[in-house]
Amino acid sequence: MDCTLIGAPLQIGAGQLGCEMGPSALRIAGLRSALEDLGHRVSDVGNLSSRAFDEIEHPNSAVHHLGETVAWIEAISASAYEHSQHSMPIFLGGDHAISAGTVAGLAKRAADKNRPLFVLWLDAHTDFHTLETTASGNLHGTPVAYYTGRAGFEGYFPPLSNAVPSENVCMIGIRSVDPAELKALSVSAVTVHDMRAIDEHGVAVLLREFLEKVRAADGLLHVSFDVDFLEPEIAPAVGTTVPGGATFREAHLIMEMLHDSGLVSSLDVVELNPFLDERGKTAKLLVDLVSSLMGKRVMDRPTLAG
Ligand code: HAR
Ligand code: MN
Ligand code: MN
Ligand code: MN
Repeated sequence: MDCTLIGAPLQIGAGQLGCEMGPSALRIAGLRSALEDLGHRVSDVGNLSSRAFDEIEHPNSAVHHLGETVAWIEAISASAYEHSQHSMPIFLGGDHAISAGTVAGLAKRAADKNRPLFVLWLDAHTDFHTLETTASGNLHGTPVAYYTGRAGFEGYFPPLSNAVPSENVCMIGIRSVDPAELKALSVSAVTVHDMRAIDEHGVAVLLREFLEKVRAADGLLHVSFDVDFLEPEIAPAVGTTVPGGATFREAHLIMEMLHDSGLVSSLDVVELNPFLDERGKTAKLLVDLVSSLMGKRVMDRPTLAG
């Protein structure tokens, strides 16, 4: 497979600084060679940058860094559109606001290819705020509302050429939802599997159902992986840890099933904050998880016996 690594070092969408180092940490942890060892052709186009921007005020005074975020979304969306034509783009975040751009650009590409776009959102959070409902003003809490075309972004975020139908979005790992998000989700067609659903059914059942839907529609599948999807003990390098996350094996199983499905056409790895990591442990785990998604199997791992 031809993969393109694209760094998107955005950090002001989060409440804590540090995600701008995410792309570097993923590179240092060996992402490129891990993919090459699996037989993929990898090109790394380096980090994106944004155009010059003016700050923008919003009636919701909690909203911060709006102008800067909008400038980044434009750049990221254009890059997603470009690099999804002939390759599998892998976006190295950056906070989760980058996904407002990645998904917008991928949705435009999917429309060109006459294929529906589906999104698997692996996250502790639903990121379903609009500019009006966010109380923190942290724009990494808004991308899903934006790319599904909810009202509340007009005149601020770039106009969407193609929204992702909310019934094409499946979230797994959810365990922190604000009241305004809950209210909006209750009248939306987004599939939300919280941690209790994982406890009761297991990730395999939940994911298989979604993959069958993607396959039946001949869809393209974008996977957006937020580090806080994982249990904080195994992945401490994120500013918004929430206890009770996915385990090492649950996360790998999802990646392995995604690989076997052959459906994944693009990936985000977001919210890695290397400033909060423990000797690169989270970055290394993410490289291993991406490797599973790209075809590495447990049985191929070196054993103690060699
Ligand atoms: N819902 C909260 C807010 O809007 C927390 C959002 C946190 N988002 C991320 N990405 N870390 O999922 O502030
Ligand atoms: Mn302001
Ligand atoms: Mn998120
Ligand atoms: Mn999150």
